[in-house]
Amino acid sequence: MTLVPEINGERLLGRLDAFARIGATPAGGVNRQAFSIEDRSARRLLAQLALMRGFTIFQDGIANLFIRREGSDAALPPLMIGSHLDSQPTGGRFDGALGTLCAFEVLEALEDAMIEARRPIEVVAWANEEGSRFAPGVMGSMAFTGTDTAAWKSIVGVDGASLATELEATIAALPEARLRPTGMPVSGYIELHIEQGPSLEKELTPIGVVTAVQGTRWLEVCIEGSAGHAGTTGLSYRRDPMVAAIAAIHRLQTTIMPLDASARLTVGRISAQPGSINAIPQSVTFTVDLRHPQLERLDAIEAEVRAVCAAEVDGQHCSATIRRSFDMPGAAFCPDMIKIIEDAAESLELTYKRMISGAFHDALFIARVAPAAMIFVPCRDGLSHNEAEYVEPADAIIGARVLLQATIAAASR
Ligand code: HGY
Ligand code: MN
Ligand code: MN
Ligand code: MN
Repeated sequence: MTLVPEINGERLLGRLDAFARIGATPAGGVNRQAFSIEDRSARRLLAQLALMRGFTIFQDGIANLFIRREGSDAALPPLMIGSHLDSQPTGGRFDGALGTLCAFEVLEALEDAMIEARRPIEVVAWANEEGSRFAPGVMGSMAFTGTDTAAWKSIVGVDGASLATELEATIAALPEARLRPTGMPVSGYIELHIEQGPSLEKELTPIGVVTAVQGTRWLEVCIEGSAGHAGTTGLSYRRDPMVAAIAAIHRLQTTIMPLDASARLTVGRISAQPGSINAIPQSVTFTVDLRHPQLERLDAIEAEVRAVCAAEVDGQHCSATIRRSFDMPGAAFCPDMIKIIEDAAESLELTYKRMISGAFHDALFIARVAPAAMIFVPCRDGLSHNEAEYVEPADAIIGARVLLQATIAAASR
């Protein structure tokens, strides 16, 4: 008699609570930045849960964590499901963790029902998806799909930490996870994630079937002026990079998004050197996060950012350097995998809608080497990268049930 695998909702919600306690912030979010002590604790907990269930665990040189459940044909490339465990500095408890823990719950449900899939199934927690501590983001899936990581060795995080040192400590913190080369044949990839936008909740639709992800580009703008005394330096003697930065940011924020509803431009971080209250800054550095569904528009907006910065920098007799620290072209997902997710939703008599993701995801890089697609679930007010991020327990469980059905279908192919 074959048991029907079922998501254990109580177990899933309990796991979400347990992981939310790792790096918990007073306001109810999480601070579990990539390769931090908190990130290592979350990886350790997932690894221990996996070993307790008899799964095998691996990690690679960029600290992607893999949890493997064998299938009837061990020689076949695995189906991979998962997401990420690292978070924003003031992140939510569901961004990344929900997808990773729903994937682990799928493995447990198959194990409980003693269902042997044809293919091995691997749950993946991709390393450094967020990129907020160490840019660029999606480092784990980029390395897994062939990006040359040599230049990353010299990366210093926003907190001054060395990526190489933090990465080494993260790998060493999980000796039970056998080290294996980065990258391997994968038969397919499915990632469940919160929408991080308002449409599913607003339209009372429990499932989003993600067909594509828009492009993302990160710039780091450093404006050099001339440090000076706040009290004695008259206007005509000033070369103030802060004035140039503020003027450039204001011009960009009052033209780019108001004139193109599909564009997203965010200045998330700005810092001044020396950062003294009574010294005109020597330099000001700020970040620009650009998003757009069309590549040519992304190129045009980047050109606009460079032109506006040049003009405002000139006006203040300063100079500027602009470095691209991340470039993630958008892409469409695999129609076959999209269909598998739609069939899974239909088998559970769930309404769903096709949609494009405004946020980037590891699935975008994995889609370069395997048929990939994503499942979205609603989140309250579409809020994310915010400690108030929230998912209704019922929505989390529904998402996991769709992931289970889609995994069973994809792993039998
Ligand atoms: O920034 C992003 O799109 C992702 O949520 N890290
Ligand atoms: Mn995420
Ligand atoms: Mn995120
Ligand atoms: Mn993601």
